[in-house]
Amino acid sequence: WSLSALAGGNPVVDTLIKANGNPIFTHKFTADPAAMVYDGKVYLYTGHDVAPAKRNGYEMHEWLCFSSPDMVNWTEHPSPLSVKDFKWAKDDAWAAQVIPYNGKFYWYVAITHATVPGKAIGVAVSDSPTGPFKDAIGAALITNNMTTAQTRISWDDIDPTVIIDRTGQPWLFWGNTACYYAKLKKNMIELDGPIKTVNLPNFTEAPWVHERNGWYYLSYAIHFPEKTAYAMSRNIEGPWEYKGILNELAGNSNTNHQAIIDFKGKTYFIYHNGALVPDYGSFHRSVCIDYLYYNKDGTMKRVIMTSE
Ligand code: FUB
Repeated sequence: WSLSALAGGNPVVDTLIKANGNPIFTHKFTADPAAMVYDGKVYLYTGHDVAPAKRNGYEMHEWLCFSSPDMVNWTEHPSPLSVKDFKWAKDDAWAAQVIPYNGKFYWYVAITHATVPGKAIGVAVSDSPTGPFKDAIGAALITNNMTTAQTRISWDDIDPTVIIDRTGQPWLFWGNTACYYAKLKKNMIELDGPIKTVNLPNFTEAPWVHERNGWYYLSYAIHFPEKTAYAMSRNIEGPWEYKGILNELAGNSNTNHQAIIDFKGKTYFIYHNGALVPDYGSFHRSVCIDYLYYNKDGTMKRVIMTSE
């Protein structure tokens, strides 16, 4: 391999890839995984690290889309969304998540705003999980000046994750340093109430909320370099009870960003590490998948990371 080849372009048609252990993709760098189960398949949406070798920072301009019927055989779909699709944005295709709702697919993204200082959250929409997606609002849903009261940094409005709770109500969670959340209107593109914060110990970023057997789970990155920890609650608005570490440092990457899904009777922990090119791990990341297991009381066992 060469670093420049790995930072390379996208297919123009659907392309088949067979995963052979972790990282699951070795033809390009993939980061910030968000997975969605839909119609018998897993759809995996990732960021795309394309920084030059010596860049000490992210370079990310688009998001990628893969699908699989079995977690081994993957189809890479032509990139369905890039920063250029958001006219109000400047650059930086940071972490994102796609969620199906009322027959449409909503893609929540973190991106640098062109005129409001700092990061912002936008939404794209499509009739298909593989796109094409288009900007659903024509402006940002969340900007840095909306969270000013708690703002300590210009990138605290990142890492959106959306869950439809068991009553059918959509919620947006996001944040860096502070974990924010807000109710979404059923149109998925407006807030339906105030922005609140969840108090979680050592919260850094990368919230992911999922539900199982009457429990809500809020997993997130702690400290820096990052491990993944989690909290549980019976209600989507808390109180959240901290339950400890879920995944250790993911190896040669300062960040550790997870998605958790159930698919065909198994639970998967999807994350990234810097294993593909050891010298440049933090800004050249790769998605990995390992099994996740629950204890009888609903708590999650610590993930055992593998290269298989
Ligand atoms: O990929 C850019 C940023 O790095 C993400 O938004 C964070 O979660 C971290 O993974």
